[in-house]
Amino acid sequence: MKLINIIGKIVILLAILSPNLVYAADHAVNAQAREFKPAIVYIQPGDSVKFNNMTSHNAVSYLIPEGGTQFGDNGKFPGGSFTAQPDKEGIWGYVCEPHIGFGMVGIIVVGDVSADDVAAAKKQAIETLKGPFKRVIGKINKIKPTK
Ligand SMILES: [Cu+2]
Repeated sequence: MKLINIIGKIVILLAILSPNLVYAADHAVNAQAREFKPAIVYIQPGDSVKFNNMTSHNAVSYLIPEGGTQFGDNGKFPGGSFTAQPDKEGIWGYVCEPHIGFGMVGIIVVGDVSADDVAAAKKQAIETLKGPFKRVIGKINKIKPTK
């Protein structure tokens, strides 16, 4: 009994001291017409992003922080919804491949980013994205640095 009490107190203490470790948040992005809303989401490491209304859309990451794993299946529709969990801090740019011509792109900012981080992501996008995929750059320009 006493041991259980001690363990319980330790768990509560950990929850208070490190909320991100215990409570990963789930953020929602809705595909509406040919836009992602909101087009830019700010999340913390470990959080996930649930994409809704994805029957005729997809969301594939094309701008990925170094060491990150691409999310979204190229060329495939995920169906009603799917959840992405970006695995590195930094700026992620993704596109709806069928609607890239309409500028259907979005950004996920994981953790805190500085103006220099935003500038570096823009440089990466300019150097690596081709043709209509460069429309991600327009959204990068709207990121608000968080540190
Ligand atoms: Cu779309």
